[in-house]
Amino acid sequence: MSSVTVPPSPVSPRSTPSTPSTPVVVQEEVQAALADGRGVVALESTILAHGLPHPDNIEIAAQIEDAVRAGGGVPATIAVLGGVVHVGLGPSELERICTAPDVAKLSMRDLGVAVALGLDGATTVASTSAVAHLAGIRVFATGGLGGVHRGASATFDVSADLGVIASTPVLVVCAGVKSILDVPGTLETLETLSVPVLGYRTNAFPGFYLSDSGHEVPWRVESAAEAAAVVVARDRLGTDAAGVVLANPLPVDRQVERGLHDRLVAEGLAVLEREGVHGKDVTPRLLEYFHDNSGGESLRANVELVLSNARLAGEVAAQIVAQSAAATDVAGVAGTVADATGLGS
Ligand code: PSU
Ligand code: MN
Repeated sequence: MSSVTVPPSPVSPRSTPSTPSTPVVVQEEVQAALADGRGVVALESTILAHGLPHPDNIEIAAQIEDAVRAGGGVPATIAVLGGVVHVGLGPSELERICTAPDVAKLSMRDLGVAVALGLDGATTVASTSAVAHLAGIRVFATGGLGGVHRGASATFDVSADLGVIASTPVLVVCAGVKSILDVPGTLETLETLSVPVLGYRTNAFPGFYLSDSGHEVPWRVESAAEAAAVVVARDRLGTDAAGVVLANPLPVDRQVERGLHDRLVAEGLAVLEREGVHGKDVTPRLLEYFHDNSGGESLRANVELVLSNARLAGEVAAQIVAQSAAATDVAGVAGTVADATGLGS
């Protein structure tokens, strides 16, 4: 798949000026979509490399991209291949991320290391958001966010996802966070970091496999258009550079049965303890345990929620583009009226 070097980003005052030697390439289709003002949706690769079992992950990766298109967006899966950051992957590149045995899990702090050492790596919510912003992409779809882990007051285990979302103006569509995390602690931290959390047609913050984590969202939106309007309004206000979390629950009749869910969480946490798993290996090990011990239920739910998020993200991305253009038109007309009446001078 042909690619071009990333252009200087129009929305990224934080990014270093791009030069032909910048180790970021944007797939041609993605580049054209951004230039033509079509909605682009970033997709992370850690769920492919470390969250979903092989070989199902190869087919699921393609389904996620198709879901973005069904929603009206253009998909851009982000990963590092041979030390080059790719925004948009072709089929063989997707397969490499899904198949290669030595794909590192790269959070934001790891990106520069992977580039310097020429490694293959999969990007998390944190690093995918950062690269998406660099490329001028406004919307990102994933499964679940990283968050505050249970016992974080002793272990300090709080995902870097939260801090990066707080400083990166990208809307992240997710199914909330897993109940292996400290859900109220995660919501409190998002509040402290000034990250708005929107429930999509729900008042309840979803719990990934569960439609309702038992905790409320501060705001509810009824449509992709309303979610996009929040992003456009935040642009116009310019009060901060935080992202937005759009929480999209599984329908109640598609969630994992609660008894199975509670058993898996209790057993999964015990496995971590017994095996002494910590740091970046925690989430992949838990997901592996769930997929090996749920008779296919955790994988079924995981795939359904990711596809639903990808489709919704496609709709929101298309809406942001349409509404931003409309807002510019209105501003232009208002300016003309003001000039004509002398009110503008
Ligand atoms: N939550 C999930 N599935 C995942 C992840 C989170 O339900 O695959 C991945 C995402 O890539 C997320 C990362 O950004 O785990 C968070 O890892 P950590 O807690 O190590 O920051
Ligand atoms: Mn962690």
